[in-house]
Amino acid sequence: MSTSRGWWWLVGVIAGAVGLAVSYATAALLHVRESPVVAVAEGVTALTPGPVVKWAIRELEQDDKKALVVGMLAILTLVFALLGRVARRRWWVAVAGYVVLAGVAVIAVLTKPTPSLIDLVPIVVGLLCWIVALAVLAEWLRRWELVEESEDPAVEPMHTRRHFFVAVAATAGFAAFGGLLGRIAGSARRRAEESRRLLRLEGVTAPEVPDGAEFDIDGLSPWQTPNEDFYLIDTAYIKPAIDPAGWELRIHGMVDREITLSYSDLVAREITEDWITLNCVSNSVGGDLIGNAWWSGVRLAAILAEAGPQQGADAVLQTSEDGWTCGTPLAALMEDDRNALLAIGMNGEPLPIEHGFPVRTIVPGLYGYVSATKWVVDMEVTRFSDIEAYWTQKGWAEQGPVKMSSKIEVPHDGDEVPAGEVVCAGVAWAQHTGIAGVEVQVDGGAWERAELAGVPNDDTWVQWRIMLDVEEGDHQLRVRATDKDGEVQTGVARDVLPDGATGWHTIDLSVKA
Ligand SMILES: Nc1nc2c(c(=O)[nH]1)N[C@H]1C(S)=C(S)[C@@H](COP(=O)(O)O)O[C@H]1N2
Ligand SMILES: [Mo]
Repeated sequence: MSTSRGWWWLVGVIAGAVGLAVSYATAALLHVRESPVVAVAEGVTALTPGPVVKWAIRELEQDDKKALVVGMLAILTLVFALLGRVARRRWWVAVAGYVVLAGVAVIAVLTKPTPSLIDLVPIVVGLLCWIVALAVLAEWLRRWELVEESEDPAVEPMHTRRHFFVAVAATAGFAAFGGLLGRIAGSARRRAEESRRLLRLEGVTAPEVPDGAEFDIDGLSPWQTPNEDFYLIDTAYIKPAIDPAGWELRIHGMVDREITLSYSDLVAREITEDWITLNCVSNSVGGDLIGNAWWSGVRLAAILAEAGPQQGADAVLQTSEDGWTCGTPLAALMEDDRNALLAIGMNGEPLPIEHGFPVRTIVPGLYGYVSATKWVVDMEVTRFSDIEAYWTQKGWAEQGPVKMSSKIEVPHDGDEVPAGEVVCAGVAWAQHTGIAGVEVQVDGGAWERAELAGVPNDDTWVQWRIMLDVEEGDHQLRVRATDKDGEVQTGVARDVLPDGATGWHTIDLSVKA
């Protein structure tokens, strides 16, 4: 290929490689679980008819995923080469091709169980790299072409050809560097995931739904929130990837004896397990930022007692590996009758990395932002008057006890149902106090008592249900709870800021004849 023409294929392939490598590196740096290619591969698997997938898995044994990724890379190489070729005359066709490819990746990512916007960053970065790399390489190749076509003997083809190859080498090197960076950045996460998979935690048992805790109603939240459906809230763009072997928790400050715990120290202690419902202060009335899990961990009361808090201390400033902080009332962590835990297990498994692996705090009855530190590494016993935690600095309340609340999940807001008997159901919670009753009201009429499912303790949500007889027309349903202290959930609507929303969850229902 002494003439410039044939090289357009190469330009396409190299530009394509740069985009893929950089998006892979970005995904790894951001600790996004799946790089775009893998997300697309998984999307392909999801869209492929079951029998075909089964056949492929049987034929390829464990290598089905790898084979799919390799096959996709082969097809992509071909597509990139073609895009390079068409870019010679119509660069915008190549750009349109990139946009389509990125669009496929976006769909693949957004159709995953818990999509998040951050997962789209690697795709956008990759798309930009495709376009820039193509523009740069095409520019040098075009100069070479111009020189070749020119009649002027004074211009030297060799010279521009060399420039083009330098550009090719530099771009290819950049792609290789991106790939390498991706591997290195991903390795901490891979190691942490590997350690997590290999952990066998004594005393961490599989959850069993307590008898009578769950109504069998379509659309009602299951009693147990599976780990992959559990809401995620944190400030970490890059989730800390901590190997348990390197984890330590330092307890210091206003204590008689400073304590440093290693992971093996911690798991060797007595493990306490229980159902605890965790929710976020930012959960609006009727919102989804709540989940119920079977937590396994070590009670903080005993550990803090060993450290010996000093007179005047009323707070513990917790810090995570990524530097997030929260202030927790010392009393809540030390109460005999409260399961404040250094949790190592969630629903019978080691904590998922996103939920704080290897160790997080869980305190029944407090919102997450003042208690549930994921990736916790430091606890300073102190005074509230001496500290300002992450969210407190941003205007949220210093103290964050959970507010009693309830929501209607069935029917769904805006549903249309036939007239007659309608099942109405949902959940209510007042962690660490307990729910005594739930009532539902239709169109501002009398409050009717709902039936409550069972609960194993006062730290969880409770399911409720009621049969309503509704006539044709538009109706409004409302729910309120009463806690075991006899307090009735307030109907005063307040926003989540600064210390949690209040008000009755209200939905519209349209009843047809
Ligand atoms: N390290 C760390 N821990 C954190 C947070 C955080 O931003 N960083 N957010 C808190 C908040 S606001 C909530 S509601 C819970 C959410 O826990 P989850 O993501 O496991 O559901 O974690 C808490 N722990
Ligand atoms: Mo939160």
